[in-house]
Amino acid sequence: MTGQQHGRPLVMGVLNVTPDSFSDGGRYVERDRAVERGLAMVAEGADLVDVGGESSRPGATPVAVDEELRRVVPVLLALAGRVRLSVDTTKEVVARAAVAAGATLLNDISGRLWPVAAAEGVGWVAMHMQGTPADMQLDPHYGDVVGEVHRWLLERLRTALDAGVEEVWVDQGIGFGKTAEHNLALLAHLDELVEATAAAGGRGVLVGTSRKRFLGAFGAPGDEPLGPDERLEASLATAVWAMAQGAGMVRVHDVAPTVVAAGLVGLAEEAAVPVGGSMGGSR
Ligand code: HH2
Repeated sequence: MTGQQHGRPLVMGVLNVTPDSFSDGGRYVERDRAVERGLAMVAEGADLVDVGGESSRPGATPVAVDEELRRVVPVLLALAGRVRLSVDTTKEVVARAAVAAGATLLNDISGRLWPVAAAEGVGWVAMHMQGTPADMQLDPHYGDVVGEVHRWLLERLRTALDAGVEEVWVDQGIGFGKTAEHNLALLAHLDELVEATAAAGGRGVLVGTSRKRFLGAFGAPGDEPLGPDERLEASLATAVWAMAQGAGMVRVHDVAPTVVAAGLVGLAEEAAVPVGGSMGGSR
């Protein structure tokens, strides 16, 4: 099976139940507001809602297990059955509780939770990060960013498949221990990761550029970079680029416009298939 459903790439909506996330921090800390936002994303066409209780922005303060559970579990319970749910966590206890509350995908920025996914019989996203959120943007450095990140992801993919995880997604981790140049180099070579992931038996590549800091420079009227809420155009442009390169899923804050864009990418891909032929697709 491939990552493509409904004839288009999947759109994962971001729902941060946190006071300090870089874009939507503080907006959905209360359970009811978070659930309302989740349902709005479902109405906008989100294929998955990714619920997170700990910010991973550069320099973010780590959250205790109990607090993270208190934030995410009630929201997952309320949204269960309405949409496919993923949990954005690096903690085993939170991952297991999230699955019990209805999540079927572990979105794991630490790249370590595949044994939990295997034991729970759910999917797993392996994301690459250099360092930790506390220090990752201090001095990101690589000899060959594309080669190093892709090799690491493919190695994790094979390990997870061998451990029995059936649905494995890989993610270059845009902005996680990466400069703007690193991010752009990874996006430029995304098609290579898409192909290698499909060849290795992965479900697909997930890309998360939405509202990230490196996009603030694009479209800014002066020297001052645009703020997170002003990065829609650049977020959409990079999401379309990623989907056109074969990403099977994009993780976004702005669900409605991204769903439209995903539909168009899906149609363009369909139109590219010779009548009676097959894309032999990498997604
Ligand atoms: N980015 C963020 C969080 N989780 N997961 C994956 N797989 N890929 C990403 O690119 C990714 C992610 C950061 O964005 P956000 O959740 O909006 O912010 P914060 O970490 O401050 O809560």
